[in-house]
Amino acid sequence: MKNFTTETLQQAITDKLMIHFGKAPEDATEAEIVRACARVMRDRIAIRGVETRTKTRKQGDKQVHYLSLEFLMGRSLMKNAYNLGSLKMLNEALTNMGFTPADVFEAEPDAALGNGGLGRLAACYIDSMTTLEIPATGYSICYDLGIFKQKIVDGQQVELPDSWKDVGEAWLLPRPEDTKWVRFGGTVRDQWDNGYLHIVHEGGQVVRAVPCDMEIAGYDTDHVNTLRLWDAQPTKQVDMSMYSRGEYMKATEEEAMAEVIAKVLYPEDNHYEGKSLRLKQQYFFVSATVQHIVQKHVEAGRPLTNFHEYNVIQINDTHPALVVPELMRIFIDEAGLDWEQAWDITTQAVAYTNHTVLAEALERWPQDLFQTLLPRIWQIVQEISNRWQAKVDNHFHNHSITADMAIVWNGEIRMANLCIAGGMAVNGVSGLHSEILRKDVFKNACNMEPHKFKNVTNGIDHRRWLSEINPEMDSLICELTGSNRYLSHADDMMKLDAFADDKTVLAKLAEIKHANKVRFAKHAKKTRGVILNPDSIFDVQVKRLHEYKRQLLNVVHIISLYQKLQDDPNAITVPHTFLFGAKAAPGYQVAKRIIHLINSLSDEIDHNPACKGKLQVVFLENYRVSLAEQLIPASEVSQQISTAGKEASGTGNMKFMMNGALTVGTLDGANVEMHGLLGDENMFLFGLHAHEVEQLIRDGYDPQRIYQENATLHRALDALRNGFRDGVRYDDLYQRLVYGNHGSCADEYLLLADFADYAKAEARMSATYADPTAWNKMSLHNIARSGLFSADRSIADYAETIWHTNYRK
Ligand code: B1N
Repeated sequence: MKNFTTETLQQAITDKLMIHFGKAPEDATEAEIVRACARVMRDRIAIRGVETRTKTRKQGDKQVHYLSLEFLMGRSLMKNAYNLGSLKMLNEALTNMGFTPADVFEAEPDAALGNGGLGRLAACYIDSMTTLEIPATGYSICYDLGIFKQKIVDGQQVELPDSWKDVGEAWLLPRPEDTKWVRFGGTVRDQWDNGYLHIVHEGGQVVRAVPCDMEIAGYDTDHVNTLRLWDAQPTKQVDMSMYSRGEYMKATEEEAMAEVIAKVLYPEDNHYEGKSLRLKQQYFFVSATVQHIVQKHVEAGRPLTNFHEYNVIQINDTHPALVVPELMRIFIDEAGLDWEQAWDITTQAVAYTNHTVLAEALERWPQDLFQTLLPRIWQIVQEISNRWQAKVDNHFHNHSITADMAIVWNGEIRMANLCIAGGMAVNGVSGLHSEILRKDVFKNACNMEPHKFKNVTNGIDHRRWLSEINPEMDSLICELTGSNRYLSHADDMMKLDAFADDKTVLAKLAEIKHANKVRFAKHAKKTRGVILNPDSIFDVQVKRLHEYKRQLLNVVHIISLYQKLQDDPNAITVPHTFLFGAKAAPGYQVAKRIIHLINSLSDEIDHNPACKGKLQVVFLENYRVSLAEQLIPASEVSQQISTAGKEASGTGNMKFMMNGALTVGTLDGANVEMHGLLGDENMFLFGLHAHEVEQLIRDGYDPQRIYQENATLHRALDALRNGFRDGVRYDDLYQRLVYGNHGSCADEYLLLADFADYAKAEARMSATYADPTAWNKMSLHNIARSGLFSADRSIADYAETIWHTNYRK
């Protein structure tokens, strides 16, 4: 199909505006223009979608089904225009129509159907699967409300609902013809029919799952994939008969209950809450998805026995783990296969990615809740559990291993063990993380079935996270590598290494960074009224607020710098701006206190004349994908300082590296692989290694001793305890670090143990910054070697080692 020209695009947008909103361009609001543009792009992508599906069907290609409770898509307008090769035309068309393109792009709300890294990873992967021309579909829930909007009021987080659909709906294509029905509760009984035993599951509540599709265009390809978002609606037939019987209240209740399933994304990141509604969400989207996949396979005229040769189901953490029993249910109850056949197919079709080793994030559903809500699935899970236990017993003859690997145990269903038993592959998301899974978290399972355990290091969509958001850098890379080939072959960026001693290139790099800083400072002033100094170091920590990510370590260090500056006004020679952005789960009180603390410290420093032009702390409200896109190109220092062994991979670390920021970090997650590429000389490494963390905890960790022995740390913690000029005290956080409180042990994440080394790394970083040539050279090496972290490479790894599908090379 021909690309848009500026004229045809402008005409198409004008037509849409008139047909949908009855408006001429000069009367349209920015939101209306966004919706019209989205519809134009959507139509164009939809046509290609039809062509892609016809081709896939004809060729009989294996399909990938990527299931995730989260897809953190962000904005789509610029992305789609970019991928369709129409970004230039769109800019011109909008300008011709009297709009400022940047303002139009800014008016699109983020589709924020995710919490953080796990959800954003799914979004990057669907882009790469499409660009690599893999026939793939993403599946999730069409939440009415995405992750909450964060407001800071009196220094504290307040959550507001995020109704993204008013505008965002323009991207969605409702597909009522593909509706599925999902049953909750009710009773299960056996029934004999003509000598055959049938399972009858009846009663309870049936919810309608209606797909809303978001079509995904890839880069430099006509291939289109689909992100299928299931919306929950009440079952109409039941409602009508209830109304006619006069059961108004009951009917209305059921209606409300059905709709609540797709109402809101759970805002916990790296944390499991055993809520009944969450389990409903999981089964709702899993059941609808599995019914759909199996139906398509059967409609293609294929027997179920080769299901796994044509389909692979990748599950994003254990949240969609119910695919295992749901496949079994459909194969056995609906298609009449026997247990062995059904198990054989299921265990060859499903693959599980683990994203965390934090105990509080591992899903374990209470048996009574599970049994009431999903009676048939519960029977199947019990059978899976019994057979698995027999297999484990037979292999190890060891009671404690049986207990460790059990699926149903002590009244709970352990979802990770279910995924290991029911799948063909289990992968971690970075080298270190996968090693921890093999050697520690899943060591028994790995002993029994070592072939299942793999690693696929995470990656990011480098077209969005570099080319699109940092256009000057994109031009420089194209110029230096001789073409734009790097857009589809990210390892081409390696060629930049050759320019490490080229003064002009280094100067250009610095110039681009500075321009991005100035642009971000303008944006921050316009949207938030904060004044930033573009001639200071932009030292950034943006990610979800979690104790293991150690924002508090960064804060304690800043307090110590502040104190140093009070002792000696010349202590800071390079002006330093510390930027934070983070949402805290609404029920995570400690995380909320840390946000408050950052704001108190920011206010304190703002009011101290000695800090003027030298030290500033800024908390950026409502950190989200679209803010990251503005901030990352302007960042110089990337804080990746989690306790070693806790951050499975991290993906923010990759985005910063790709945009030339230098990392201050621990040897954790994908930082380890970054270090392998960069060496000690191109990043600022500090802190205990994962095995030393383990060792220290085993030997008995004593933060009080460190507090007593390190005078700088002692003084900073005392200041934190007493608070700052706003009068808020942080004794609770102080206690948590030094003595332990609320039943937690003291300093669970070893901030005090790593403090001294962290301060040294920060000092090395500041000293290096004072030498622009050295700094720019490091920055260049970071960009050059970041190609490994393209999601295209991750997806190629999945295709080769787990999915066994073809992809565009
Ligand atoms: O997944 C990312 C990793 O880069 C991060 O290191 C990891 O922390 C993140 C329960 C999670 N792991 N687990 C979650 C999210 C929501 C939820 O309800 C757990 N998120 C991660 C991508 O691999």
